[in-house]
Amino acid sequence: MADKPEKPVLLTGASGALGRVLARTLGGLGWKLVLTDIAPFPDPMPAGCSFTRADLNDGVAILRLAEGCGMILHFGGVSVERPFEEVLGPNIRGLYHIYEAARREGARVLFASSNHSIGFHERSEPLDADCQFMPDGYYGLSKAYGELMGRMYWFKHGVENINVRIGSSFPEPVDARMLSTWLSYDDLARLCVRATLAERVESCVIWGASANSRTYWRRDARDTLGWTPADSADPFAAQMQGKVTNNPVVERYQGGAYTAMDYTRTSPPPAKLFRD
Ligand code: 15L
Repeated sequence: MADKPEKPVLLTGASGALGRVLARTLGGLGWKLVLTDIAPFPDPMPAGCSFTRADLNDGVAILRLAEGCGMILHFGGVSVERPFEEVLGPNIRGLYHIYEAARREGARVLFASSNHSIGFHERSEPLDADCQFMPDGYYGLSKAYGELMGRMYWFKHGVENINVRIGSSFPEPVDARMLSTWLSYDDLARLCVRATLAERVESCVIWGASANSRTYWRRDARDTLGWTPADSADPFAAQMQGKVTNNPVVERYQGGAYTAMDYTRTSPPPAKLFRD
């Protein structure tokens, strides 16, 4: 099986934390990467790669960048909870530009979705990837919309896409919740490799987490990609166990702190929104 894609790969959000990891790792594997971000690229340029500053709101720029690419790793856009107007352009219009470019090029898309698309599910409730969306803010809502956009482009235009609901991708877990949600950088990079090289993916959802025994998440499409996480948050358990907040909303839901941002409800919601 080939270990490099035949065509160049467009990586958006290349100057962000995860984009930089992927540029370094995939560039190091000899992949030809077309890097882009609204911010300058701060690292040495991997051999055979290029960087162009662009705004996801600029559809023409995105079409040009995607020319000749067979894969788009879409990590660009707003990556934390922000007011609706700030999320709208990069995450909704920007994603539309990505999908239109993929449709024109016949490219596949990996969409960096987030656990915040399902953040208002309770931590005690194990989820499969076909669970209901329960966005925990405008950011999570944009990720849910983005996953649905992928489904529409697959059914209507045959654009393949992998929607990775990333838990918490950081060098190490930093609190008790991340014992459940942590995704190591190496597991993320391996996931992007498999998503790019797998023969056929259709439109699928992957839980973006390492092999954490305290996970909230169960079935997804990882077998289709041939991806198995190799790392785990478990060795950090003793260090992280007590790192919790005193906010019952934060501790109740999978989305953690995001669920409590701008939270104005005065009585607790029912235990379950959807009946089994
Ligand atoms: C995300 O979607 C964010 O991009 C990241 O910064 C973390 O907050 C992560 O979720 C998380 O839930 O830990």
